[in-house]
Amino acid sequence: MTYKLLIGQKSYSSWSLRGWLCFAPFDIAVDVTSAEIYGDSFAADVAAFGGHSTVPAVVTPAGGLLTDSIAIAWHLAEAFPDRGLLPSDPVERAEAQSIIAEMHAGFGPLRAACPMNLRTGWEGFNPSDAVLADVARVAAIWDKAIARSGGPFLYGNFTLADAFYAPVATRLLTYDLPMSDRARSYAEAIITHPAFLTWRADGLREDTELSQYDMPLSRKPWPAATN
Ligand SMILES: N[C@@H](CCC(=O)N[C@@H](CS)C(=O)NCC(=O)O)C(=O)O
Repeated sequence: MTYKLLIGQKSYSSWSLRGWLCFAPFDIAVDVTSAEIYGDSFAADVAAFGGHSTVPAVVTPAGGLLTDSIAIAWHLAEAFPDRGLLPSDPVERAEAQSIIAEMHAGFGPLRAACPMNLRTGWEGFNPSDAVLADVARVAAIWDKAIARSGGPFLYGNFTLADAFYAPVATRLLTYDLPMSDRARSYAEAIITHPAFLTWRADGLREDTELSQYDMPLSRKPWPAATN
């Protein structure tokens, strides 16, 4: 028996990306199946998997059900204590757990105003004060961790904290939000991580365009890494 993971469309489902990044970068075997968000059978497909209305959902090898990304993260950190899912230093580990929880529970204005779309960048987005406040808090979190670790990821190597901030990293780049050089380098490290590259390439191949994720803005190419 292996883990089973139910996801939505890779180009658009930020919570699914987080869920999958709890497995792939840590070489944890998982069978992935998809349900189409906004598709007619989405609710039925999630229910058939055993889930409860949203993706991601996971069935563990023992048959346990996890219907929320943060539960998936905590379960895997506990099940695979030697794979580096969380930093080993106790202070960094506590901080990582805290910023993961903050991501999971917060940043509503940023998430609502800037839907994740891994198929395009956008020209001329005008962030509200609430979005700018979220961006400033994200930058402060990244800055503190990377100043200490030296990067390229928040705690040096890729951890669950990076899995949770990955969709935000894409938004900062695709909506051209204001960011420091350090934040840009971090966001670029995320979008060039092998697991992210695989996910995005699969999404470009598998997904159809969802008009629900369109913005009243001109499109521009997917951001190229500058370093
Ligand atoms: N708190 C949940 C959020 C999951 C969530 O909202 N997933 C979205 C896809 S990104 C979804 O399933 N939307 C479909 C719906 O709400 O009908 C988690 O962390 O897993």
